[in-house]
Amino acid sequence: MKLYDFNRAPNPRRVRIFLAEKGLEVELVPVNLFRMEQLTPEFRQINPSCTVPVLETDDGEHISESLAICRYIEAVQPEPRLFGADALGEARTLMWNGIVEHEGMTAVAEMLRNLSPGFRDHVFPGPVPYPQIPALVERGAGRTAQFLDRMEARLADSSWLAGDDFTFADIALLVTVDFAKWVEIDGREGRPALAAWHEKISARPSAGA
Ligand SMILES: N[C@@H](CCC(=O)N[C@@H](CS)C(=O)NCC(=O)O)C(=O)O
Repeated sequence: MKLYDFNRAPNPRRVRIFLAEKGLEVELVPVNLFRMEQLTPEFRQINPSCTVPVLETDDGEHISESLAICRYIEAVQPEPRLFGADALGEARTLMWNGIVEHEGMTAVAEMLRNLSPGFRDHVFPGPVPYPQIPALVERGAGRTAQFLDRMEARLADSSWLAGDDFTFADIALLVTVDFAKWVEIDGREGRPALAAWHEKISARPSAGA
C-alpha cells in the first residue's frame, strides 16, 4: 500500500495517525499542496477531486476520502479496533466523526480558506477558481466556537468522543483542534474537558504521525 500524503494537511494526518495506531507502515508519497501538485494532470488521474489523502492498494486501486481509507484499513487489519467494539460502538464512531467533519472541520476550513492569501481563488479543492468571501471568516469563527463548545459538553460526560473506547472519531477531533491553530483558535482555552482530552490523546505516540 502507498499513501499520497501532505505532512502539513489535517486529513492525511488522520490516516497517518490511524496507521500508527494499527502499527502499520506504508510508503508515503508526498503531494505538495503549497505547490499545487494536487492539480497536476498526473495527480488528477489518481484522484479527480484533487485532494489528499489517497490510498493506493496493493492491487493498484486508488481510494480517496479519509473515512473510506480508514474503514478499508480496519477491514484489512481489524486490531486494535478503531471503529468501536460492536455495532453500537461503530454507529457512535461514525456519528461523532460525521459531527466533527461537518460541524468542525468545515467551520475551520471556512475561516482559513476565506482568510489566507494562499487560498485566494482556491476556496475549494479542485481546479475551479472559487473566490474568497471575507464575511465568511467571521461566520466560520462563530461556527468553530459553537462546535468546540459542543465537544466540551460531550467530553465533560465521556472519556472519549464515542464512549469508553478511543476511536477514529477522536482522531478526527484531534486533527480539527490542531487545525484550528492555523486560524489562531486554541480550542482548549476555557474548555477544561477538551483540554484534558487533548493532553491525553496528544500523549499517544501516534499523535506525532
Ligand atoms: N473529505 C476528504 C477531504 C480531503 C481534503 O480536503 N484534503 C485537503 C487537505 S486536508 C486537500 O487535499 N486539499 C487540496 C486543496 O485544497 O486543493 C477526506 O476526508 O479525506
